[in-house]
Amino acid sequence: MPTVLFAAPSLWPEYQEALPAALAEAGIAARLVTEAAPEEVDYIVYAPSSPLQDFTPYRRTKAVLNLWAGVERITGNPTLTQPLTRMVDPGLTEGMVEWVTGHTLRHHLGMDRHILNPGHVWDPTCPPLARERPVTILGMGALGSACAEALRALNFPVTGWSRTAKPGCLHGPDGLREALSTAQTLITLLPKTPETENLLNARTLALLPRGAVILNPGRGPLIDDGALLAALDAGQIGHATLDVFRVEPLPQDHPFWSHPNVTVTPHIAADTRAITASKVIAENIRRGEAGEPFLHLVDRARGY
Ligand code: NDP
Ligand code: OXD
Repeated sequence: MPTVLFAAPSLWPEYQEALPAALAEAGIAARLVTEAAPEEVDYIVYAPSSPLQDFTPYRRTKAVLNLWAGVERITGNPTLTQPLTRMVDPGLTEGMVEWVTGHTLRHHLGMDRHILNPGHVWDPTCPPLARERPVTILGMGALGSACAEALRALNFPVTGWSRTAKPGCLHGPDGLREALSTAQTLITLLPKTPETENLLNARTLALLPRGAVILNPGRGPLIDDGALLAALDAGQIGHATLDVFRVEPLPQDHPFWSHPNVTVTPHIAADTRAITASKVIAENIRRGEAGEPFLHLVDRARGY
């Protein structure tokens, strides 16, 4: 019977019923514990906040199963030599689709004009239709492609950009230029890697149509903060809705808090949901026990 160490104590209350239920549903008899001697542990369920940071003694561990989609806080850990999986959770994806479509529609429909209308201005200007408002998504993985599908269902023309070539998606530096050139709304759903850091900088922000709106639920370091503030002040960027930051919580004196054209949301775009995520963890343990390949393996050289 495999020993599964749940190494994210602050999350245990959410998982203490959901994970045993998912393991039972997957037909896995496992010893699920919150503490164990390293030499007994077959699988580690992990979150970046876990106190466990030295994986060296976990020599029999078959996989570290991350509860987060993003892995930048773990890929650089030199003690982690075991296979690492990241979270692709239908519940998390659903949340991201809701955040992205909600904030896209806020800006598309100009909702603020009517919600915040202290002067009671009667401005009957109708917004264009979604079909006239091109959206670009940088990062067409699990989350970006689900958001693209939802936005296309609302008739937004969606251009996607990813690292590798795939059908219907742009890639590479020329692809980026093309993807940015039409983006009235730009959504960044890239992982943080050495290649994606500061991808949005003074040069690339200038490639966007004037007044473009940026939604960043990916990671803070994808955007050069200073370049974004300058582009907002110059009117090149009309609004930025940011969920993720270089430092979290966003420091009180950061200019994003007070900028009139910035909306800060506190890293709440999407959360891993215990019920659905437990099924993903259980399936990977089932695979590990059956000698089958793990789902959502992280390529550490690539960084995601
Ligand atoms: P995936 O790994 O499924 O997708 C990542 C996408 O980014 C892929 O399309 C990949 O390209 C592309 N990509 C990676 N590197 C590059 C690059 N150098 N150039 C161009 N494209 C690149 O990740 P998810 O969709 O599951 O998650 C994306 C990110 O969302 C996470 O890493 C995390 O940072 C963030 N996130 C934020 C949350 C929040 O609450 N704010 C919640 C969950 C996740 P390719 O397809 O070619 O591999
Ligand atoms: C994640 C996140 O990576 O919540 O899962 O940001």
